Amino acid sequence: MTSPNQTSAPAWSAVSERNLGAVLSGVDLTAIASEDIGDLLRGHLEGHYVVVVKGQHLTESDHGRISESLGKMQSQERKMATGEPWSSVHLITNLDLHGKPSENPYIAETFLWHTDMSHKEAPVSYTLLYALELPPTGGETQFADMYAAYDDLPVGDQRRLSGMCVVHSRRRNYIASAQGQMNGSFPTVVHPLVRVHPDSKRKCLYIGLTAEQIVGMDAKESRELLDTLIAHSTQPKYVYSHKWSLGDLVIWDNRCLMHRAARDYEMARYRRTMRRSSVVGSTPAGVGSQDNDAIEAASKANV
Ligand SMILES: O=C(O)CCC(=O)C(=O)O
Ligand SMILES: [Fe+2]
Repeated sequence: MTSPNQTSAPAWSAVSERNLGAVLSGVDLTAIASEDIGDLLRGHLEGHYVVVVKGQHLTESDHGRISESLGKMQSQERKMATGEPWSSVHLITNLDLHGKPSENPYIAETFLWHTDMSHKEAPVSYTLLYALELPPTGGETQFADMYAAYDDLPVGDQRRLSGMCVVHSRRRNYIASAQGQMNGSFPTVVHPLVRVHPDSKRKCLYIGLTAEQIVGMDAKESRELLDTLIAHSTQPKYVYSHKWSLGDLVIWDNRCLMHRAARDYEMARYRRTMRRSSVVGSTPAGVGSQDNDAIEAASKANV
């Protein structure tokens, strides 16, 4: 689809030889009808999990409309450093209360591997992040392919892990961000350790910062297993690090990825401002709760 604002034809390219990551250029999303944006992005999100749309000039309302093309926009419970509630389309920055770049921004949990809102019964599906201000180098966002991390495990481990469930809470996010007092009450949810993606029907590891304890396992053993699985999943062969340019819109699927922001630039010197939103998701399903034939077929097709 072209418009007067588009200078070239939309073109897709891969970021590596693996599935993880696809880049879309030559397209102005503001010039495309909402239903067509969803159609343009969905297939590549399913096949590549992270889509980078280059060269966008998006207002807050454009950002919201693009989010809505992928589903209902997620409302937010969090507050900004100033105490104001986050709107559905909000900013993530490294600025302090006085608007100065800081090494200890208000939200620090994003520097640890996580998947968005996994402490909720129905975590978000997609997150959309748009670069407004960037440091001259660094400040990348890294993505780990949790399908590949699962697929590469020995079959015996896959079977064992597929029967496990994990308690998630925001407790470890609070510790990471060292925010105020820990008031001790963190609601918990239980998710399968191996998640079946609702669209692709493929299996992937569903872990990250909120993964607190494997149900029925000794606490120390459980921590060791979760840490081992996070280390396994974040080996360089499973990771794509996105080097941002201004105008990049990056959309990713939280249901089959972990991600984190790199804390590798002079944070007290340079500003990093990103506009963000996310899309309502569904309750994660485990291996036993789905159509097993479809799951086996999807897994075999991708080995
Ligand atoms: O700032 C980033 O690069 C990523 C932040 C993050 O974790 C998120 O937007 O969900
Ligand atoms: Fe995140």
